[in-house]
Amino acid sequence: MNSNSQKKVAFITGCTGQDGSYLTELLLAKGYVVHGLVRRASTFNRGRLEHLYTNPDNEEGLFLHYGDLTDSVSLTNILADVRPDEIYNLAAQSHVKISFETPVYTAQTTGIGVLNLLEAVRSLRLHPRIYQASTSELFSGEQGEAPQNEQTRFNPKSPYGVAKLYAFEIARVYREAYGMYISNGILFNHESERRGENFVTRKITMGIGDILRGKKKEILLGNLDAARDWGYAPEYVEAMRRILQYPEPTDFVIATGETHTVREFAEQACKIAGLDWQKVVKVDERYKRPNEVDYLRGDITKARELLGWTPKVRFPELVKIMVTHDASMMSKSPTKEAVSVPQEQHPEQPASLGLSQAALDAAES
Ligand code: NDP
Ligand code: GDR
Repeated sequence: MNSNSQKKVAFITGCTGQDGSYLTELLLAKGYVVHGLVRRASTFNRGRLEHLYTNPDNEEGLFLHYGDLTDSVSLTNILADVRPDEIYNLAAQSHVKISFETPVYTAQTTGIGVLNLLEAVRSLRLHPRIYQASTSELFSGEQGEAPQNEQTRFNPKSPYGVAKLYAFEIARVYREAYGMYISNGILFNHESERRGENFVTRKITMGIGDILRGKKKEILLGNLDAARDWGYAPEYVEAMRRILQYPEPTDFVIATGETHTVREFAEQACKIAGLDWQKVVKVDERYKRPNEVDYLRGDITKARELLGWTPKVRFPELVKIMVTHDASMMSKSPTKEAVSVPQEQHPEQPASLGLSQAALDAAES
């Protein structure tokens, strides 16, 4: 008997992203066999997984498959082979501002992609437990409605939020209509040294790293007043796993319960690096959004009571982890940029292409 036959099998979409890479690590450490969905790209997109993929210990535990959430045939074929016990659907066009620029693509991936996945499972008559990566972007962000919990009304403000609302609701409908085990994790912002480079926390900490190395002088940001409930990503993927171990499928808010503004994040990060935030942070209208979720603060009573989950890493430590990582020239963390991008060739600054700084700034979100 193959030793793998007794192990739980997980299928993770979005395994190359921030959360997917931490979840892959966590599940491998828990003894799962992990199958990940990877998109074909013209550039290397597995940097966050490279340390796992090249580790001989994972030879029989980690398998990557080419596919795409918008390609239902690829999903059906992979699922027919893998027959997972658990599916974590993390894949999405996950950038809120970019969803205003690519609303149709965002709807197709972040919304209809979920339907493609659920239909593939249903048509194959599989019975995995399914985790859907839902979000605090479902909420309006009006101060009077905080803290937000599972009962708070939804009122998304972006094409991304609307696509995630469709995903949330179609998951709920399939749960009720077909008795499928599907849970939505309504996760508030969570960050790390593997956070995508154009989300605000990482933009700030990488900007600080570049300033310390003399590569630039300023960090250009949009709305400094937005308030977010920021947690640490490795702890949030543990919450995802616990959600799928809960006997009944249901929805959970996962957050820290603490809120800070973008301004406070920048101020704290600069302080750690010995910089005066008012000298290095400049507001640039181009990074403001047509519509904004102003204030998010999660209420995790349900997750604490039913899952025993609470966050340990708080705001000051989170900022410190990220600044320390990005200020270090010799980063050893398996982030995409640390593994695959030479120091002098930052992906947002491809000087060899001869683009003007203005053009590069405009492409940054
Ligand atoms: P990332 O943007 O880091 O990762 C997104 C992943 O989805 C990547 O692996 C990406 O692949 C993949 N992907 C994108 N489009 C497709 C597609 N069409 N088919 C297959 N794969 C695709 O996101 P995070 O890790 O930060 O977030 C994970 C999930 O959780 C997302 O759904 C996000 O919307 C949601 N979420 C995140 C929160 C956060 O604060 N991080 C909070 C709440 C929800 P590639 O590497 O090739 O681009
Ligand atoms: P968010 O994260 O939109 O909350 O979505 P992001 O880090 O992009 O923005 C947070 C807040 O910072 C403000 N902001 C800027 N944001 C970016 N990206 N760049 C800037 O220059 C900038 N200046 C100010 C934004 O306006 C916003 O208010 C993240 C994603 O991970 C989603 O996938 C996820 O669902 C939610 O978190 C919860």
